[in-house]
Amino acid sequence: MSSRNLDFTRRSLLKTAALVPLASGAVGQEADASNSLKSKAARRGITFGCGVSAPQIAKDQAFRAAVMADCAEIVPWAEMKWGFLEREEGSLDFSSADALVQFAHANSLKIRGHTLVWYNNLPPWVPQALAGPDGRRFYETHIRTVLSHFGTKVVNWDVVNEAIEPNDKLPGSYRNSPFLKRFGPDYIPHAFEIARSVLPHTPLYYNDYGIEYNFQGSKRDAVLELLSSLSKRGLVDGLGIQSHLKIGLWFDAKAFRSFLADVASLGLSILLTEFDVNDMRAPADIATRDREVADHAFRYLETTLDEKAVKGLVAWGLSDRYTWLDVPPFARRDGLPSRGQPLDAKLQRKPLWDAIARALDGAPVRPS
Ligand code: 9MR
Repeated sequence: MSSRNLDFTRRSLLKTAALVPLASGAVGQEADASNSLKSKAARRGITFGCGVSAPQIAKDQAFRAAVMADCAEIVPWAEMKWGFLEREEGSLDFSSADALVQFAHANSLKIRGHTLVWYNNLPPWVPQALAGPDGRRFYETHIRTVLSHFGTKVVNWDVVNEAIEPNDKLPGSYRNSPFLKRFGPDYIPHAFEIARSVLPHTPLYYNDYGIEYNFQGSKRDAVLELLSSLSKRGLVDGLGIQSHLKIGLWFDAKAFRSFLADVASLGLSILLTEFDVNDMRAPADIATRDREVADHAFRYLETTLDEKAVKGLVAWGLSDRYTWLDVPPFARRDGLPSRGQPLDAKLQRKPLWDAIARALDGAPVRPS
């Protein structure tokens, strides 16, 4: 994004933050505020939210209203990542992230932090800088600076994202990232140590994908082992399970339920952090596709929300108007737009919205 666009985004967002009323209804939806995903979730002690990007919030009033009608929380898709904050070494630009924080606060929404340490979306200068003599200083400074900047305005953080990748065939199933190459596996606990020291009361999460289906069992085992070693040292508060579901994959509810119980038994919270459903393998027909998406999602949510340690559900985009699922290679081969978010591109509720609502209504109440 050019700096001109960033400026525009920031200005519009600041204006927006001031103007958006507290209780605005989603366009075209009934005004009954209790019939929203956020209220249904809240009645069970769960926080419902969605991933957004700054320009969507700044420029699209109807979308903004839909976010406020259904969500109690937002998560920046990219604006808090290293690659967004510091494209050039030493020139930090927090303006878009700050604008989202301000929008959230002005409208009584929580905002999660995503993410401090990720092998992807790194500024181009970082891999080389990490490998050099000052690598450790760059690493530590990044984590400290970002956390200190947002302080307690952000409710919790994905400290490390996607650090396990069994396909890389390394001991411990660690992903072969620039961090691992430079520091070895210790970069993970070290990031959590720094985060704890900067923000001792902010819950800290390890976040990953690819553990939702049975064929991903070896990744589940490696994630559990990592969590267990971090939690023994008091460094981690929870697991973020991204929950990018996919039609055509077989979801084994019993096996996943027992994985969730294993995580909970470590005393950790669980958040479903990037929920959506890839429908590239579903038929083109919209009614059939929507039903398959809703059924797949319901089975997953019914199982996960049964575990009381699951305290949050974030849709990675609230509507099909804005979704990463239309970006190749994740997009449908027939070129049709995906239908993997709760609202359609016109911000109308879909069977997936109903499935999420039904799963939330059926979830046990969490102890407060
Ligand atoms: O949806 C996000 C997209 O807008 C960003 O361009 C991209 C790179 O920063 O990240 C996407 O979100 C990813 C998330 O941060 C981690 N899990 C996978 C998500 C989809 O790629």
